[in-house]
Amino acid sequence: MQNTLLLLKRMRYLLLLVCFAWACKPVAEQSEVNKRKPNIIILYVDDLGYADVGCYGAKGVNTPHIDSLAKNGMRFTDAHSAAATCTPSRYSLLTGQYAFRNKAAILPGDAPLLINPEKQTLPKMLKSAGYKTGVIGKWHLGLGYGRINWNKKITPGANEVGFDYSFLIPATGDRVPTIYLENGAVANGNSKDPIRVDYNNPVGNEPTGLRNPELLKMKADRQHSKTIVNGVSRIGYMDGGDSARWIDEEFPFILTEKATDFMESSEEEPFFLYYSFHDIHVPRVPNEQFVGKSSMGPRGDAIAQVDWVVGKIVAYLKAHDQLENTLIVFTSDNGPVLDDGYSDRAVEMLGDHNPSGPFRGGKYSIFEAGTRVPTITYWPGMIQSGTSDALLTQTDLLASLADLVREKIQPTDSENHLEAWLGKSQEGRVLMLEEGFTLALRAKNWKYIQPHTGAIPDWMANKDVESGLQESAQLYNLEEDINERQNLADSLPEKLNTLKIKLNKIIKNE
Ligand code: NG6
Ligand code: CA
Repeated sequence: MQNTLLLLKRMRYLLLLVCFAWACKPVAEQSEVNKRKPNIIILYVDDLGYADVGCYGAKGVNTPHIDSLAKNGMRFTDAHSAAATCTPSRYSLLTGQYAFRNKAAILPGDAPLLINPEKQTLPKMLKSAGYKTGVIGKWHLGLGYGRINWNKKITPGANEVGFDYSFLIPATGDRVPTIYLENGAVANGNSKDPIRVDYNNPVGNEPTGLRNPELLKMKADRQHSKTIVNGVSRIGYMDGGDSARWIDEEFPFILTEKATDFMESSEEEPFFLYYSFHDIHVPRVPNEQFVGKSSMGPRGDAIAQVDWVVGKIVAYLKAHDQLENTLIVFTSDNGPVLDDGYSDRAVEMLGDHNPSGPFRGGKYSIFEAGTRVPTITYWPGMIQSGTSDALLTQTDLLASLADLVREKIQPTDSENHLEAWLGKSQEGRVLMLEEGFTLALRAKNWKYIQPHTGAIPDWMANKDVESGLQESAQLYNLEEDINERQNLADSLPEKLNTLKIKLNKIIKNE
């Protein structure tokens, strides 16, 4: 008895010692032990306009899952994609560098990889902070060295710029080849049925939209009227790869399954998931489960489909007890477009829905709606619910997330605005670049648009006045003129000049 008591006393002493040692540990180290770094998910929708979801004023479609992120997280009113089209936006998101520095423009489906594998990237930064990194969905940043042989492993690609796992729509849904690439290799390929792709000349003998319109689910313009796959004519010609061809209507299920597999495989370490939707880009062929879910036809139904995916990802996190430990950034790669080449009745069925909200322009445009996109950050317990007017650009996610995970980065165009992204501060950028077919500079509520002298591509939707491209400079005061109608360039030459000088400094990297 005596002995047992002594032993118990000693054990208590030992326990006290351990507790004391623990209390003396540096705070940083303790939290390291207590908490693993948060998972980070970027839900990147394609061509989703500022007001295309309920919490930003959508009419004709319900988006309960996205609205719930906004209700319980931070909803931004002045957050921007880096550019008004996909490739440059994604380039800046992943590299933290302005796309014009690398002359990034919409890429054909067989273009070489646009990001130099030596370059610092968002996934590489997170990898070195201990993250498992994955990209699932649309890529559109080029692959290999050009003149791609689709029948061999294609490298360099997403994996070489920092993703441990990639499952890709190589370019866009409207471009051949209509196959998935998993870690650089065609998924479900067959060496006896090799894939050939050509953007200029027909390959093989497949039907095309021009020759066989009777085979189409929906008509398309000339540019989108090449090889027909799954009843949809595409940009470019393709032949072979029958077993590997995607079915557009399956995108939400296949991509979400790959995303959950990826999250499941990362249970040991924090993960970074770049979930890059095909929706709501053309061709819009939502699954029958979503047909009629909106009053706006395929474009609205595609928004309902996006919302379903968001619900699935959140439900997965909840079921795996990861919701409180995950930062979700929900946003879009550029503003909205209605008719982008296919007759899917997006214009006719719009009703009183206004995809651009109070802003002017849309996809391809240098006016606000080109880049001002719905943006929500959500992290239960860490992000308060609310609305923020901070001026933000996706170019800054590299530096801001580096701060979050305490990684050092090399200086680039990316600025650290972590506090604003987490809704702890309303201060965002002082100066912010917008890229379209020309450049614009935001300085608080002022906006300068650089004159544009080149030609406007004849295929471009939202062209004419909505592109915002003019041969002379434009200056707007968004505080009084949110719709960019009153060009003050002539009446305020000094203001114009100050902003012009500031933009030129950014261009010259001074
Ligand atoms: C354009 C396509 C358009 C879309 C866009 C890229 C035509 C007429 N238009 O060239 O349909 O694919 O490229 O969109 O071909 S983005 O969102 O990936 O930037
Ligand atoms: Ca896009």
